[in-house]
Amino acid sequence: MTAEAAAALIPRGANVGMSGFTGAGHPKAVPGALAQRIAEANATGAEPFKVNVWTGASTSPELDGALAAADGIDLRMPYQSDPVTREKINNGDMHYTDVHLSHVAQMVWEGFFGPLDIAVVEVSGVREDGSLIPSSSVGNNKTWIDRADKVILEVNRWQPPELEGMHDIYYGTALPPARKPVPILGSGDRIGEPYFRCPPEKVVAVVETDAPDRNAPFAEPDAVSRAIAGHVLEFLSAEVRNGRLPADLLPLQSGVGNVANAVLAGLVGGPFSGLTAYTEVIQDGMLDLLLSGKLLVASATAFSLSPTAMDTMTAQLGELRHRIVLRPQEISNHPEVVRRLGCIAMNGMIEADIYGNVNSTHVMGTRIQNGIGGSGDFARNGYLSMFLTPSSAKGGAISSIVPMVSHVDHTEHDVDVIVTEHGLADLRGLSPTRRARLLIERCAAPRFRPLLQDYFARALGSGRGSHTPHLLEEALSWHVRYLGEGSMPSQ
Ligand code: 0RQ
Repeated sequence: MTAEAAAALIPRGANVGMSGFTGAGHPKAVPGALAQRIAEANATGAEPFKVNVWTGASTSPELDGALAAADGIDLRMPYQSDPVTREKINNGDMHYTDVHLSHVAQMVWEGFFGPLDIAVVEVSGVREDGSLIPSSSVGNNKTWIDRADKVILEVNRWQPPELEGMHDIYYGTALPPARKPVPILGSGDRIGEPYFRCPPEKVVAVVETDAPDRNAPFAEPDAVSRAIAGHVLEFLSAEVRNGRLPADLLPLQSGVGNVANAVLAGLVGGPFSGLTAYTEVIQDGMLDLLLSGKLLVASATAFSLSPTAMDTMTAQLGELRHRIVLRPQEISNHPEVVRRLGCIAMNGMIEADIYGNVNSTHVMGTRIQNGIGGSGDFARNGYLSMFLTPSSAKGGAISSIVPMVSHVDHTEHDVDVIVTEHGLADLRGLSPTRRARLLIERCAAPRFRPLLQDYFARALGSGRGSHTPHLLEEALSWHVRYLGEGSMPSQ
């Protein structure tokens, strides 16, 4: 049927589970038609028409952007990165629950978010027995199809047919106390089946599409991200020399974005081979690493590729599909597996404080940027937890190293290493005051170092407690004191 007819099946106030993860595999037509229907209904001035939207992770302007612009979302979870949605959330017009990505499926099975009324899931095909060929992301689709009363399918013929067979959908999960070990012992292990099971009687609509994923171009690594990548490679080499990592490292997890991509690009030219990845997303750098032969296999839940990388991958899918496994996000990010494999977690952040607490989600403590995503799944459970960032933001005006983070996503207990373009601070085994000295010296931008040293010295001398010294009034007004009044420190 048409997208409009399918959208008409979604009732006011429904909990809607949509496919989509980092702009891959989201439904392309029904959300826009739903947004149109909502906008028309809301224009009549009757009781507001809103739905609750659950996804894998971020989607696209035609899903998040369109529904947010129509004021059609009451609650959004578990992750977003859309500018219109962000604005609505920060203005108080939309509720948002920011959830560890590995937790979403179990929370929905446990009923924490209420019943799932309807699923809208993009697939790349429907097989004769009714099973579904997943698309370019798996995300929470298995859970949506299992839990929803009704299912709307978008069959997107833009998705390459070679995707068939690449997915590994695990049907062995259960809630405690019936939960069993997830039997993955290596990144490339396949423990499930390549298709979604879906009782045909649940399917209330099938909509055909031919539309691309959000695939956005990546910026070439700049000097800052190349410097960060250089520090990471040097550190990993030293860990191998010191016998703390094997020569082929441990399974890599990498966030998305420019800095993460630069690290992966660095690994292409680096000394390591026989690598594996147990990660969340396959981005351009990961693809290059696979094509270079240095990365043998990559497990993830989604692609996030530029248009050029998408063309390269499609051309080579015949060979690559045996070296890429796409899993549900509860498995790609599973704490048990991440701990067992000993992942090297490398994620971006907004800011870190001098004691190693990390803020990944909030600007100035109150405005959400994106969400915690999978960073917590990997940071807490990985073998090595690294956070990478340029040392300052907004053209150098804001220090990414601060006395006290304005919001904590990753505590000092979950953060091993912090890296900026100026250097790398290995915080393992250090007390808070030793961490502070090292972080300021190695990672802070030179112009902010004296201010941070001054803060630390006065906090230490305040006599208020020397384990994690703070001057709370100053720590909390750090940005306002030094930046908000326009008194930018000189170089
Ligand atoms: O805002 O575009 O308005 O200038 O934050 O920052 O430098 O473009 O960096 O794209 O790598 O994102 C932490 C947000 C970094 C990301 C975060 C402002 C900055 C800019 C974006 P503007 P950049 P990135 C698994 C891992 C959580 C999820 C995660 C993220 C904007 O990495 O969402 O880790 N992580 N998932 O100007 C004020 C600061 C700032 C700041 C940056 N200190 N103060 N603003 N910004 N630092 C993968 C997945 O889950 C998919």
